[in-house]
Amino acid sequence: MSADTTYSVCTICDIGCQLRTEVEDGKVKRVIAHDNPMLASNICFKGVAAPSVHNHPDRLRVPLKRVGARGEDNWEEISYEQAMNEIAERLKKVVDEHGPESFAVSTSGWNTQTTHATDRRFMNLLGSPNWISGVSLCAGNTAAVNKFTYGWFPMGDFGNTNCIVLFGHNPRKHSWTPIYNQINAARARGAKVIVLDPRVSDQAEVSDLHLRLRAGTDAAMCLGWLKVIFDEDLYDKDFVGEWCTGLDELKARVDEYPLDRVEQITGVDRELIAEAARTYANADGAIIPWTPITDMQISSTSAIRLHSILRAVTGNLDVVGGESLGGFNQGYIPESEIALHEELSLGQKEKQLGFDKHPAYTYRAAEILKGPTEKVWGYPYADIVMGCHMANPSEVFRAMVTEEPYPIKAFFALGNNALMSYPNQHQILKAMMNQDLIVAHEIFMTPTAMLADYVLPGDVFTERNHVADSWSWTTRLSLSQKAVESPADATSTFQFWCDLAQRFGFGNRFPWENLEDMLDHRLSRSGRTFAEFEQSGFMEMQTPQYRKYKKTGFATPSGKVELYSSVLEEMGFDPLPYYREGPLPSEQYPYAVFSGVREDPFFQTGQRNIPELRSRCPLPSIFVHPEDAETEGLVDGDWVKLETAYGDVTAQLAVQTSMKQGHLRVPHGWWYPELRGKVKLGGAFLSSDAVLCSDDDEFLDHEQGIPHFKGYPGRLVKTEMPEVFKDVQGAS
Ligand SMILES: Nc1nc2c(c(=O)[nH]1)N[C@H]1C(S)=C(S)[C@@H](COP(=O)(O)OP(=O)(O)OC[C@H]3O[C@@H](n4cnc5c(=O)[nH]c(N)nc54)[C@H](O)[C@@H]3O)O[C@H]1N2
Ligand SMILES: Nc1nc2c(c(=O)[nH]1)N[C@H]1C(S)=C(S)[C@@H](COP(=O)(O)OP(=O)(O)OC[C@H]3O[C@@H](n4cnc5c(=O)[nH]c(N)nc54)[C@H](O)[C@@H]3O)O[C@H]1N2
Ligand code: SF4
Ligand SMILES: [Mo]
Repeated sequence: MSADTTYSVCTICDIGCQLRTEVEDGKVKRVIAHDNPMLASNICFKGVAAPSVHNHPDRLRVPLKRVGARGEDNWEEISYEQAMNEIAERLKKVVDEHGPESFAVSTSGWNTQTTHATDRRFMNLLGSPNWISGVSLCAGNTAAVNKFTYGWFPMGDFGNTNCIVLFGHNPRKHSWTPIYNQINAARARGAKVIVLDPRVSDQAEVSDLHLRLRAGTDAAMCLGWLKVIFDEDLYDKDFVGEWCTGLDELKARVDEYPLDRVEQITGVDRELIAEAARTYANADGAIIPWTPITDMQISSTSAIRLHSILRAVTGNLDVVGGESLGGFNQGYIPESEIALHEELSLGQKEKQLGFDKHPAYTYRAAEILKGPTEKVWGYPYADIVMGCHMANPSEVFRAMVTEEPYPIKAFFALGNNALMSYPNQHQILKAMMNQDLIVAHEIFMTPTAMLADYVLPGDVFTERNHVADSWSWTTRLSLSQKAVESPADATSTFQFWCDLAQRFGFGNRFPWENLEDMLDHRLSRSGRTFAEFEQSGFMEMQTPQYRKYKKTGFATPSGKVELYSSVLEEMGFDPLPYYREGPLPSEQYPYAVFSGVREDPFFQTGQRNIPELRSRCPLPSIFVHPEDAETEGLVDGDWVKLETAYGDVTAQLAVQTSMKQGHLRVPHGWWYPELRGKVKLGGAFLSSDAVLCSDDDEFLDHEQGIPHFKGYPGRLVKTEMPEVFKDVQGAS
C-alpha cells in the first residue's frame, strides 16, 4: 500500500465492505478493491462512486438555519458554534415544557457510522426513551425477536454450510456484495440453495429449489416446513430434548397447518414444500440468513420466530456450518455499554412509545431479558444491529401529530431520511410540521432536511477513523482510516452528541475529546490504543467457539431455547408462532403490492444525485406480470399510477415475466434531487413507497407494530407523464 492509500469501511450501504482509498492533493481520488485476495471482490459500483459522493458540489458544508416557513427550503448560513448553542437552548426549552420524553431521535447508524452510541447515551442521561431507526424494518427488529428464542442474533457460517435458505433475500453483484460472494462460494463447494420468492429473482434463477410463494405468507410456509420435519422425524431429538422448552405445545400448533392448508395459503405445491423442508432438515449444516422480508410483514414476529425455531430444532445452532451465537467481542467495548441503558429510569423506560401496545423490540422486552443476557453475555443490554431497545416509529410519529399520550416536540434525524423511511409518509409530514425543533445531520439536502430548523453538515467515511464491529452481530473488527480532512464545519455524529452533551452539563459523562479518544476507550478492553490497532493489521477475527450454551445455557428466562416463548407470554402475546392473513386484495384494489425494491445503483433513499449511478437507473419502475399488464390494457413503458386506499405513486411500468401474477412491485426511496426548488420537498411524494402503506392496526404486526410491506392491496391506473416530471432526468 502506498503512503497515501488507506483502508476504509464503505458506508454507502450497510454491509460495510473494506476497501482502499487513494488520495491526491488532499482529496479522495479513487476508492478501489481491497488488496487481500479474500476481500478483493467485495466491492460494487456504489463504493467505486464514493469519491463522487464525497467530493460532490452539492455536499452540505456549512450549518444552515431555516428562514421562512418550515419546508420552504430557505436558509441562512451560520457558524457551528451558533447552531449548537441555539439547538441546545431550544431543546432545553422543549424538555422543560414537556419533559425529556418529548425529544425523539431517528437514525440508522451505518452511514453515520461513528456515533458510538453517544446518541443513546445522551438520551438516557437526559431521560428520553424515544429513539427510533430504519433498522426497525431491517436486521434490527430481526435481532430483537431472535433473542426471545435463544438470547442472541446468530450469523450464518457461509464458509462451511451445505444449505442456504433465502426467504426473499436477493444479494447480487451490486447489492450486499460480500453476501453474494459468500453464497456463490458455498454454491461452488456444492451447497444447495433454496429460494422462497414470489418473483424469479436473481438468486431464484440459479437456485436448486425455488418456491414461488404468495407475498406475505412466509410464516405459513415455515409452519408447513415444521409439519414435515415433525411428521417425518427429521428434527434433532437429542438437542431438542435437552435444550428446548415447549416442543409439545409447538407440535400441537404446527398440526394446525397440514400441507394442504399451507399449499392453499402460500400457493406452492405441497410436494415442493415437503422437498424443500427435507433438503433443509437433512443438510449437514444449514443456514437461514437474515432477510428483510420477514421483518416487514404482518406476521413478522411469528415468521422471525419460525426461522429461529427451524434453526434450533434442526440442530443448526452454534455448530460448524450452521448459525453461530457470537456474543460480544471481548476486546472491544460494545455500543450497548456506551449507551448507558441502565441509567434510564424504569419510569422513563415505561414511557417509551410502543412499550404497552407493541413491545417486542422496546425496553419492555429488554427488561425481561436483561438478567439472562447479563448471565450469559456479561452485560444486561445486548443491543444487536442497534435494534433491540427502540421505540415504535409509528407510535412516535402519531404522538408527534396528536400529542397523545404526550407531546413529542423536538425531533432530530441523523443520517436518516426519516420522512420516506417508515410507513405512512403522510403522517410523518404532519408530525414534522407539528414540531418546535427539528435538526437534521446530513451530507445532502434531503426532503427530511428540508423540513428542519437546523441542518448540520456531516463528515463521510473517508474523513474519519473507525473500528467497525458490525454492531455486535459478529465479533469481527475492521479498520477504517481517515484519508482526508472533512469540510471545516462538518462533524461526525459522535462530535455532534459530545458537543450537545457539553451544553447540557453532561460533560463529565462524555470525557472524550475526539473520535480517537473514543476508539482508544473502546479498544482499552484489549489493552490497545487505536494507533496500535492500526499498526497491527486491517482486520481481526476471533476464533469461533461452538456450543457455548453447554457452559452458560441460553440467554433466555429458562436458559433453554424457548420454542414456547415465555417473553411473549409475559408481554401478553401468543407464545407460539402463528400465521395471520394480511389485508387481502379486493375488487377495488385487485393486486398484492410488495414494496422495498432496491435498485443496484442506490442505497435506500440516497445517490439519485450521483450522475454515474443515476444514469444506470434514471427512473423508478413499477413491475407487473405480462398477463396482468394485458388485463389492464397496459404496455411496458406506460406511465401509471399505483393507487392504494392511502396514497398513490407515479412511475413507468416495467412488464416482466419474472414477476408473479397478481402482484405489483414498487421501489423504495425515490425522490428527485433535481426537482429541489421546483416541486415541494424535491418530489418526495411522487414515487415513494412510504405513501402507499398505512400504519393502522390492521396493517401492523401485533407484537412489534411494524407495517405489512409485503402484499397490501393496490391497483394500477394509466396516466400521462405528469407535468412535474418534465424536469426529471431521463423522463419522457
Ligand atoms: N444496491 C442496493 N443494495 C442493497 C440495498 C440498496 O438500497 N441498494 N439495501 C440493502 C438493505 S438495507 C437491505 S435490507 C437489503 C434488502 O435487499 P433484499 O434482501 O435483496 O430485499 P429486496 O430487494 O427488498 O427484496 C428481495 C426479494 O424479496 C421478494 N419478496 C417480496 N415479497 C416477498 C414475500 O412476502 N416473501 C418472500 N419470501 N419474498 C418476497 C422480492 O420479489 C425480491 O426478489 O438490500 C441491501 N442491499
Ligand atoms: N418505506 C420504506 N421504508 C423503509 C424501507 C422500505 O423498503 N420502505 N426499508 C427499510 C430498511 S431495510 C432500512 S435498512 C432503512 C434504511 O434507512 P437509512 O439507512 O436511514 O436510509 P435513508 O433513509 O436512505 O437515509 C440515509 C441518509 O443518510 C445520509 N448519509 C449518508 N452518509 C452519511 C454520513 O456519513 N453522515 C451523515 N450525517 N449522513 C449520511 C444520506 O444522505 C441519506 O439521506 O429504511 C427502512 N425504511
Ligand atoms: S456493497 Fe457496495 S456500497 Fe455496499 S459497502 Fe460494499 S462497496 Fe459499499
Ligand atoms: Mo435494510
